[in-house]
Amino acid sequence: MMKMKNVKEIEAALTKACKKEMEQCSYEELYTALLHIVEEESEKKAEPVKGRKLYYISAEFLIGKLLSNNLINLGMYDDVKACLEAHGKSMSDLEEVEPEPSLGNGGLGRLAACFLDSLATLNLPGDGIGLRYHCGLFHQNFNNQLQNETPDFWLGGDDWARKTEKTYTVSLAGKDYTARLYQLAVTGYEGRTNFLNLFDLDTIDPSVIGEGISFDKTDIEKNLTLFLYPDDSDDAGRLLRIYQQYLMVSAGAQMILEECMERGSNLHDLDQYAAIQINDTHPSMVIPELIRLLCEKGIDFDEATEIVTKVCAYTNHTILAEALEKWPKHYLDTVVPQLMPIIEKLDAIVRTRTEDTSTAIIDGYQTVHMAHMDIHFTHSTNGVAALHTEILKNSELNNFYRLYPEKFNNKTNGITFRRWLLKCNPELTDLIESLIGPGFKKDASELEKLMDFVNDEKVLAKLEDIKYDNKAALAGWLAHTRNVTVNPESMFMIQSKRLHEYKRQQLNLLYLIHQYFEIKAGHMPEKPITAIFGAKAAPAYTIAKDIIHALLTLSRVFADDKEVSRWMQIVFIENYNVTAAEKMIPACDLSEQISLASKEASGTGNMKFMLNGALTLGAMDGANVEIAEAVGNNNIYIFGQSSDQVIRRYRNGDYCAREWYEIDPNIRRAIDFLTSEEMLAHGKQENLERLKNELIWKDWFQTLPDFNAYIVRKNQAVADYARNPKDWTRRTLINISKAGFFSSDRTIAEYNDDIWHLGK
Ligand code: 26Q
Repeated sequence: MMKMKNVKEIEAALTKACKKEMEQCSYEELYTALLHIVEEESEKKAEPVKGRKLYYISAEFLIGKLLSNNLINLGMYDDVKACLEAHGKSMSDLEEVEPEPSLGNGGLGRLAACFLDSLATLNLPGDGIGLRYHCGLFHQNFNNQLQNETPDFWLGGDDWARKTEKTYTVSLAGKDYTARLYQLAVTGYEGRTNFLNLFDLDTIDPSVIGEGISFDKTDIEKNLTLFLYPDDSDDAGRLLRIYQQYLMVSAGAQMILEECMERGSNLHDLDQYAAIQINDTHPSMVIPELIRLLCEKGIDFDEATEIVTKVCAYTNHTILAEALEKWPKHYLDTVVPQLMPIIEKLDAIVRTRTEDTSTAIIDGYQTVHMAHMDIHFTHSTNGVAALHTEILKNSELNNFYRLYPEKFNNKTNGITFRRWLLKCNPELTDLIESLIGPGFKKDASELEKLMDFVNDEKVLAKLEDIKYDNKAALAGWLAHTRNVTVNPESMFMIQSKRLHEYKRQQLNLLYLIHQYFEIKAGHMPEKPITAIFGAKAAPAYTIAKDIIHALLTLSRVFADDKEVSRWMQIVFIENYNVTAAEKMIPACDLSEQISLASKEASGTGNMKFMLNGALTLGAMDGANVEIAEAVGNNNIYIFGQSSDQVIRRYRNGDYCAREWYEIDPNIRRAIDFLTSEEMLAHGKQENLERLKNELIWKDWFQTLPDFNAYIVRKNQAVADYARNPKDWTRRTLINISKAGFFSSDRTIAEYNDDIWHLGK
């Protein structure tokens, strides 16, 4: 088949596939037909590989819906849309039919998906390796202002992952299992097609699922790839996590060696054929597994270790100690006894390299530190934003940095502009294209040309209209899917990301309570405010769920109060996911990036909001630092302690929340309100009291020291927005022009230049 260019050809293909006129087709039928047409077109762009090929191994790929994106990348979107419209069908109704594959928790998984898009767009050979979870991240629903979780079955109809005949045997706890390969085509924007390789067992059985998302954790054969693990603190499923990880890396490693040998590698020269990027520590067992496989094929241990070190590189995504994976050795003894002799040998090698036992792989408590193995036995360790990398080098991983300064490097994260601009904000895309031409779609640095228009009244007026349209569209979508009414004339401030104390949704909560008191005292905000949240909490993360409860309860208090509801509304959007993000981000005025400085490795939502014309309210944390540098201090709202101050406070251990609570009447008033009569009329005492006590007695992420600075800065933003909308819009245009650096095309080009050196 030729590349389908025009409406007529598409119409003919659809009619043929559905065996009836388009008017008679259901959206489900049209969706399935288009899926197959797109797959066929993508397949044509798969190319043989020369030189090094990348394997990006990750437990998560938060790919989101694919139809529209694939159509955009294939250059077919406009024609398909026109064809549908000619027959009384709409693209957005069609999009609703597609289930979202939520095969990730948050930033790390979404980053992996953006990277695959950029690799294919830059025509670089790079595949993903992961797991085909039958249920993605749980579905969140609210009941009595509390989060409930239900399974997210995304498979069932037609989906994008093709079953293949390729299988690999994987030994788990001494028993053999058959991992089957599924492949999903990833087509770049005017670029090549790569693949996302997902492994699964044929024997998975959803009948082991019980109440909510609970399931029988004992029967590996039936449950191994049933669920994506929500990032949680629950101990019960930890063993199963190791099973999942090993299935992924063992099948992945076998596939890599097979492919490279087919392409002519004698395995001694594996580094000429393969580069492996380890996405956080979840795939770290690929290191001993590859060594094991190479030894099996007759290569001696020392050489195998050297080869693997040359092939593999590691990315660190977090400095939160509790998220750094370490496993009791007896877990690994049980699940992967074949790896333990190798891990022990690696540990012995480390002990010859340094006397510093803090970098050991197996510590004195018989705990295995995955990140330590990664740093010793890969050639590159990178952080994901400049500040994050500096913190890794100077504090968190300083012992390693002193051993291997040459291994450490920074790769500031990025986002794919195809999904986060072209797809989610077509109006803005068109405006930009009319001003500077289409070059920015593949070379994001061209956005800088928009600086020529920052004083152009006509352009600013158009930009303002687009923002309004996107807010109205979000309002329409909320009414349609969530039965919520919002006012697009108000200022939209959005905080959407995983619910975590370090991200400080509770700081936003305290601000809203403070504003409530202000209104009660007759001090109205200069503009009506809509505070929008989207966030899932890990099912076992009690305080995170209490924060959701408090926000939902406060939302009821506001709604019930005639005086307050004229000025402030809180909307907590149920089941935040990629699809919701695509609606929310283009509609945002103020982007809330308020993590405690030093704790957010990078953030990528911050980049998406900026690109779509929101101003950032943020702490000097993660990539916010680089955003501030790019746009200048007048075009961003920075507040709060610096990362140095925070790190010092932790080091001295001298932070006492209780003192702040006692000294500052505004803080006390806001916190006390959590268990007020008004709140208890809608909320549960147990949850609200627990949160209140947490804030007074612990507040591990230092909300209270930043409370006043946050209020002042945020109210400054509201005043600027209300008093000088033209200037606000001018500053959003500066943000858009300076967003080019945050394209994942730039990030991937840097990985390629410094770490991968892929063939073309
Ligand atoms: C670990 C052990 C046991 C169970 C679960 C986990 C686990 C699962 C997921 C630990 C961490 C994650 C996800 C981390 C993550 O998403 N990190 C984010 O990565 C983004 C991309 O680099 C950054 O932008 C964010 O700052 C970072 O928080």
